[in-house]
Amino acid sequence: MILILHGPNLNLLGEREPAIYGTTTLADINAQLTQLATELGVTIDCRQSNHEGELIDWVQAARTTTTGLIINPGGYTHTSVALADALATYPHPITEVHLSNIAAREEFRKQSLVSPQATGIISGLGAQGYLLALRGLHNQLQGQ
Ligand code: CA2
Repeated sequence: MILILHGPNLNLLGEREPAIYGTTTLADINAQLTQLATELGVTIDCRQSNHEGELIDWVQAARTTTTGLIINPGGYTHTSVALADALATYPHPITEVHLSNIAAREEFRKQSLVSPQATGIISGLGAQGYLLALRGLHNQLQGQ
């Protein structure tokens, strides 16, 4: 089981700021991920939360129920020591995904507190970044 976590405000995808985040909705992304997971023969669980504590609870619970984690922490990428601490306790590969290229945006987005805990990072490839992340994580888990 691979857990896919979408952080705060990502429920608004496709509705606002299409120039930055694209026109694909979160439901579209999850549907594409589910289709790819079927092709790859893996099970996924896609969740979104606007709440830091809820994301942390899910990461903690996933330590024993999943084998890999894909996370777009949204704005918590840049602010949440608590989420980074929870990810540091996760014993399996983590892929950090961003729709936009956070290195090419405002100064405050250039630092990710999550990246040091991630096995890999995909940033700036839009919605397809999630599909690449799932393929990459699956390959990584198979190679273990
Ligand atoms: O590029 C990304 O995926 C981000 O993680 C998205 C976060 C942002 O805070 C990070 O710096 C980079 C924001 C997600 C907000 O998504 C929206 C979607 C539609 C309309 C408004 C916000």
